[in-house]
Formats: sequence, structure tokens, C-alpha cells
Amino acid sequence: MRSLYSPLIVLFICLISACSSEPKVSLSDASIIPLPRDVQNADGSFRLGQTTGIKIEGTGPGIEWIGSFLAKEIGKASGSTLAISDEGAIILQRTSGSNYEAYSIDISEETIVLKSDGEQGLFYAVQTLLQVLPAEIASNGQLTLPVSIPAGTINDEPEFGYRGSMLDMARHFFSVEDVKHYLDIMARLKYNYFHMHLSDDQGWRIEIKSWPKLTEIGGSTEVGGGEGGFYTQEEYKDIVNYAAQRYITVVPEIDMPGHTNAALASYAELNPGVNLANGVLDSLTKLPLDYDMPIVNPQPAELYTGIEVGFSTFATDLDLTYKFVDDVVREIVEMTPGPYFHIGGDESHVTEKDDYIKFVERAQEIVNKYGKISIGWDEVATTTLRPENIAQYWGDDENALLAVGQGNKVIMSPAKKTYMDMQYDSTTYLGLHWAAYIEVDDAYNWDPSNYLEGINKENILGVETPLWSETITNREEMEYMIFPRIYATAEVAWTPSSMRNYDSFSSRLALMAKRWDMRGINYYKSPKVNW
Ligand code: TNX
Repeated sequence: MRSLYSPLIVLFICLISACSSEPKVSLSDASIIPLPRDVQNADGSFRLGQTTGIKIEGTGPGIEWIGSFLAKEIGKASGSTLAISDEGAIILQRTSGSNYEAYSIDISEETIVLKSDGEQGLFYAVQTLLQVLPAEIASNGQLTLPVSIPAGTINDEPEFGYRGSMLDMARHFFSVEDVKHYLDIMARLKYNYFHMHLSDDQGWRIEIKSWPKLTEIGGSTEVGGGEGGFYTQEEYKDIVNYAAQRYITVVPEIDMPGHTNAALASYAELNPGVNLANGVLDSLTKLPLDYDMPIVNPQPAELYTGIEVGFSTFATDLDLTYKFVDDVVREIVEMTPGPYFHIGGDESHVTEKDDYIKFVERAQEIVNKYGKISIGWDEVATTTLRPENIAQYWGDDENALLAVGQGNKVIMSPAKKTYMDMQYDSTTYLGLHWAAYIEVDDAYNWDPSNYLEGINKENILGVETPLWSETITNREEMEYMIFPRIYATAEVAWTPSSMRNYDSFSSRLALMAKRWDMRGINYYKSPKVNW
């Protein structure tokens, strides 16, 4: 009896589930992070097979690169080679408007059409499509074609135009390969600005040809006494290009006038000298108080490998200091196509207030003279901000209000929400906790436009999540701190807060983890996610 019934049972199951070649999920069930604005399901599915091709409608080297990027991703996962051809059923179409980051995806039985006015929008469409594919798309060779992609449409665009992440390569140096890995992670999440913290007390990480000792001496160490390192100008340009191909703009930071010990160890003449005129050495030297040589014999600072900061400062009254800043800004600007240059400006605890104001105003002038918009940590708002320049809020509400009061915009990086060097909880084996313990739901549950009283969406350029590296020494540790919080901030920056919901986010994260396993990512298995 049993053998007679079983074929019928199989047939019946096939009928209700439309058999295995049909998609088991609809488009709206796909785990897409950041969540798109609008996802509509339709009947049927698109069959992506060995012979599916990619067609490019619109010109430009960028679109072709995006097409081959998609082909390469599918190729790596499945072992097949998707051709770029006029017969292709996956169509990349550049449309003629000027909403460059918005995109749509239309999946039918016959075609998948990805559309955007901008190349970046097409790149985002490709990233979304990759997330709609089975998790094996993240593998080396485990994706079996054909696969069914559920039909439907997606219409999407970001809430904020600046969606950034920062890596601190000054406290611990990260290789070019590690930086590219970081950029790959950012690109999948539609981040578009990569802030490089290139200098601090513990290390100087970018070659400056007119001041070679910066890297020779200042680049030679890091927190804990390791050998440090630096990027040559060629390597920096390689990073800038790698980022640009992924529609990510590099924002270089030289932190000053504090956080400058590595530079001060490299060049004695940048140090504040002993000021005879204010009487420090009068009793020793018996020089007359009006003696016309206020600065003598500055000594180079010692290299520093600790964690505490706030003890260093440039000599703000020396012309040489501004010559130095000018040279550094000029050389970096020449290699940086993006609109921003970050001057740091945080925690200058040993710079006199007046000196700080004078320095930050001149540094802004220099950056603007070289055609860039200056960004500074929120302390810079205590000086006169030149028009268009930006303050990056990290913790002082008053400073953020000062910036907005001057008519300038802010980038939102509240340490309590976005600092990925903060421990998840008191047991996390890496990280600090001076701002907060930040679990995944803490990183997710906040709204940039409502976070500070008096700061609204129109005052905000965007959102940035930094990874400071005092306690982070290598790629595995970097991954542990950013996975999954870099996903949370990606959605905070991209998806309107009215559409965001932690339960939905955490169930999408749990599905993402399969991809992380395939990529060998060392992620934090938060108890706040049902893995
Ligand atoms: C504060 S945030 C700093 C950094 C540290 C970080 C550690 C900011 C502008 N300054 O120098 O690396 O805390 O969490």
C-alpha cells in the first residue's frame, strides 16, 4: 500500500509548493541590509543560469566595471562566467535624471532590469541584487546554477547623503590588504565615505615627500610598541582608487594641533620651544625680560606607544607650523579627489584656548585654499567655522549646537551609538567602554535627526561609524568589533527611521551570518540576535 501512495504524496507536495525550481521565498523575504524603501512582490521568478548574460545600456567605463563586478561575484561563487553582451537578460540601465544614488530593480520571468541616474545607484542596485541571491553567493564555488530569483520590484534611495565609516590606522597600522577588506565590507552596505585617521600621537601613516621624517620616525611604531608602518603615496592612491571603484570617497584626516606626538617626535622644530619671554627660564639665565628671542632650542618629543592622549600640541605661534600644515595638506589634497579634508581638532588639552582658535581657523583656511571642505571633530565648533565646513559630533552636545548656530552642518558620530571600539558588554575581550557598552540593538536603535535637541535632519550631512584601534591589532579583531555593528549603522544612515525596526533587522542579520561564515568572518555572536 505504502509504495502506491508515495508518488501521489510527492506529486501533492509538488503542487502546493510549485516544486523545487520555484523560489521558496518572495522578494520581500530576502535579507537586505540596509532595508530598501520599497519592495513589491510579483508572481513567478527569474532563472539565473550558466548562459544568462549582462547587458549594459548607457555608456561610461564605470557602468562596464559594475557589469563585470557583478559577473565576477557570480563567477567566483558559481564557477561560471556570465558574458557581457547585448543579449543579456540582466540589464544595467543608466537613466538621464540627476538622482544619482536612487535605483530600482525590476525582476520578471524574462529580465532583471537595474536602473539608476547614476553609476553609484547602479552599483547599489547590484549590491542589493547580490543580497537577494542565495547565501552561497558569498562562497568560493558553492553556488549551483541555475537559481531562481523571486519576481518583484525594489525602489530605493538613501536617507542621508554622507554614510561613512572611519578606520584608525594610527594607533595600530593596518595593511593595504586589510584596508581593501574594510572597503569591501563598506561597499556591500552602501557606505560612501571612508575616513582614514592617518595620524595621531602613536603614529604617522602617510608619506609626505617634503617632510620625510614623518614616516621614517613617526611611522615607526604603534600602541604597544609594534613596528607600525605607513602608506607610501602610491599605496594611498591605490586605496583611493580601490575605494572610488566602489563609489566610496576617501576622507583623509591629519589630527591637529593635539594628537600630534608622532609628528613632534619626527621634527624638533615643530615643538613649542622654551619661552624665555614668559619668564620660564629667567631665574636660570638672568636674561632681560624684553630679550627678543622668545623660543629656544625645541627638543623632539619621544615616540609614544601608550593609549592616554591629550598631552601633545603643535607650536601654534610659529610660521613654520603653518608651512608644515600647508605642505601636508597640499601633498595629500593632490592625491585625494573627494571634497573633504579632516583636520582633527579633538582633545587638544594642552593648547591654550586662544592658540587653539587661531590654529583651527588657519588650518581651515589652508584646507579651503586647496579647494577642500574642512571637517573637524566637534571641538572645532568653538572656533569660527568658515562657510561650508563641517563639525563631526562625537559627544559634546554644546559643540554640535555651536556648529549649527554658525550655519554649518554636522556629521553624527555619537560615541554612545557609533563607536565600534566600545565593548559590546563588560565581557568583550577587546575594546574600551568610556562612552558606553554598545550592543547591536543599541547601535541600531537611534535616530540621527532626533538624537540631539536642536539638531534636525537639515543640519545633518550624514552619519559615520568609527573604529578606533587602541585595542584592535589585526584583521580578526577588526572584524569582531565591526560585525555586526557596521550593519546597524548602515541601516541607520540609509533607511528612514520610520521604516526601521530592530526585530526585522536582527532576523535579517541572522540570515546574513551564513554569508559571514562562508567568508570566514570573525563576528560577534550577540545574544541580542536569534542566530
Ligand atoms: C576619543 S573621538 C578620541 C580618540 C580615541 C577614542 C577611543 C575622538 C575625536 N577622540 O582619540 O581613539 O576616544 O574611543
